[in-house]
Amino acid sequence: MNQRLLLATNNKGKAREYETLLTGIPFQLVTMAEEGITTKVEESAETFEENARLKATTLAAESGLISLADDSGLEVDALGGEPGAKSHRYAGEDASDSDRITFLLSRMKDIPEGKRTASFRCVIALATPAGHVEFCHGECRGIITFEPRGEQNFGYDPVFYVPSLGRTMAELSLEEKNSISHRGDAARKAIEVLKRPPFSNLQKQRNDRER
Ligand code: ITT
Repeated sequence: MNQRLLLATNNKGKAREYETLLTGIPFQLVTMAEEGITTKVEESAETFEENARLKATTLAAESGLISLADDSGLEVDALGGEPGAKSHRYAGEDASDSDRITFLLSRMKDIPEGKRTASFRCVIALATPAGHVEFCHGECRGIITFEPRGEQNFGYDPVFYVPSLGRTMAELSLEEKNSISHRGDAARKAIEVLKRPPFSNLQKQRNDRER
C-alpha cells in the first residue's frame, strides 16, 4: 500500500488538474475532504513561495502526511505584475471567478492590444511532517483578451489566450491545459522531487514496516 500524499488545496479546479498530473506517482493522492481536514490557512505572505510554504507545512504538520500545496496566480506585465500573489483576493474576499475577471478587464480597459502580455505562475511546496520543504516553479506566457471566451477549467482561464494554440485556457481540455500550463510545468518537476530523499525515504519506511 502506498504512503498517502495530501493535496493541500480547497480549490476544486486545482485539485482536478493535480489528480491527472500526478497519476503514476508512488503515493496515494488524498484530498483534504477525504482526510476530514477543513483548515483554511491564512495566506498572509506577499510571495507565492511563502504562501505555498505556509499552506504545505501547516497541513503536513496537522495531517502527519507529506503535503503538496500550490500558490499560483496571474502576473500582468502592464500592471507591474498585478494581481500576483493576490490573484484570489483581487476583487475582494467573497468574489467569484467572474467578478475577478470583470475587475481585471476593467483595470486593463486602456491597455492596447500588443501590450496585454501576462504570465500564469505556479509555485508548488512539498513538505514532510517534520518540516522539510522543497519548491518547484512553473510559468506559462500568454495574452489577456478583451472579453472572456470558453467555459472549461477555472479562474482567469477565459481571458488568458495561449498564442501557440490559438485559444484561451478555458477553450482547452484539461489534458491540453495540463500539457502547457504553469501547473503542469511545476507538477512535472514535483514528480522528480518526490522520487528523491527525504520524500522517497518516507515511502520506503512505510514499505519496510509493512513487509
Ligand atoms: P488554495 O489556496 O486552497 O489552493 P486558492 O484558490 O485560494 O486555493 P491561490 O491562493 O493559489 O489558491 O489563488 C490562486 C488564484 O489565482 C486562483 O483562485 C485563481 O483565481 C488564479 N489561478 C491560479 N491558477 C490558475 C489557473 O490555472 N487558471 C486560472 N486562474 C488561476
